[in-house]
Amino acid sequence: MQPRGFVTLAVFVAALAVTPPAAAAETLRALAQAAGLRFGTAVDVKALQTDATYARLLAHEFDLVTPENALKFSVVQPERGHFDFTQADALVDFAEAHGMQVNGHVLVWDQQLPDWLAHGHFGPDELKAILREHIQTLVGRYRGRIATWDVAAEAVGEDGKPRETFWSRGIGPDYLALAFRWAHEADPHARLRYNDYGGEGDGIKSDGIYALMAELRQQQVPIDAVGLQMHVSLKDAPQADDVRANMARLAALGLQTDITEMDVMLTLPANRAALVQQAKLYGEMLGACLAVPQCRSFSTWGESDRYSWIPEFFPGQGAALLFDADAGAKPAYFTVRRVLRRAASRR
Ligand code: 9MR
Repeated sequence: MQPRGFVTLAVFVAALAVTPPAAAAETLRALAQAAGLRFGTAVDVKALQTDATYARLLAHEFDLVTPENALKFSVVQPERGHFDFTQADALVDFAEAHGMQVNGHVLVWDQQLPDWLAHGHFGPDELKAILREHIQTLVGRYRGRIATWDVAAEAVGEDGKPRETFWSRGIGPDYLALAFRWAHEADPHARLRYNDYGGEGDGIKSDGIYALMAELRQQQVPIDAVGLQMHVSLKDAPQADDVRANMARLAALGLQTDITEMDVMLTLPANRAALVQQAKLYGEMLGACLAVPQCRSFSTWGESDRYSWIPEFFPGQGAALLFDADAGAKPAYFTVRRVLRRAASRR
């Protein structure tokens, strides 16, 4: 048996390690609102349904949610014509109960396609009909409830040119314009977005995304915003000034921007110096968004390190988010809070 004093001390130390929840006025969502932004995260719906800490933290700190996988093609239409909205409905209900907005993610992407579609050998007309039905079923179901849709994602290559994808091969180059028009028909008030990674700052890919956006605007395609994903590492992140300049030139095309999927992967186990560097990067990218009036929201790709996609896709890497695996606030959380507080006090 341990002596009594030891147990008391252990409980005391454990209590210190758990960050107390922020007072309501000091949460990310409250401060972001005061600064004119929404603050979001991708949501793992299974975690939301099984982990009470996850759900509590989500409602407390965030006012914008993106289903991480629940609205992807293979999840929502696993068999042709058979739609499964169980997970997406649960998230939209939760969001509405807690005063949060929802991003629909994602209508036209070439990953997470169901087998019936990926191996279906459809001609262009049939594929168009399939895509139109898919888009209009999803957007129509949540009309007025999902404020923003990622209509298309990751359609530009590293060389800055439109990428050859399942959809471009099957339908032809006008698949993007068609998708936006179909989404707009299904919910004329939804904010429609193009979302990509690796094109946040300067460089060939950013220029390619910009050129594609200019072309879509010129064709009067109903597109409202560009999502800059921001999956970065300490070694490979854009400069905040370049991100700001990129957002400003997109704004000049009449487009809003969002930081949609930020995470900063670290080598595990993450040391203190890396966590501090990570905090700085989060602060800088949030600062870039706050500096451009057309930047409307800032989202991380996951709530806490426990449910992040990084360790599975990049073995040995992780600790990429604002909260650790025990939902404790990390240095990045406090930096983000400070940056938001400062922006709120200036308005
Ligand atoms: O985080 C998502 C992961 O759970 C999925 O397995 C993966 C499938 O490719 O997609 C991840 O989310 C991606 C998002 O939908 C689009 N941008 C890149 C994200 C990270 O890969």
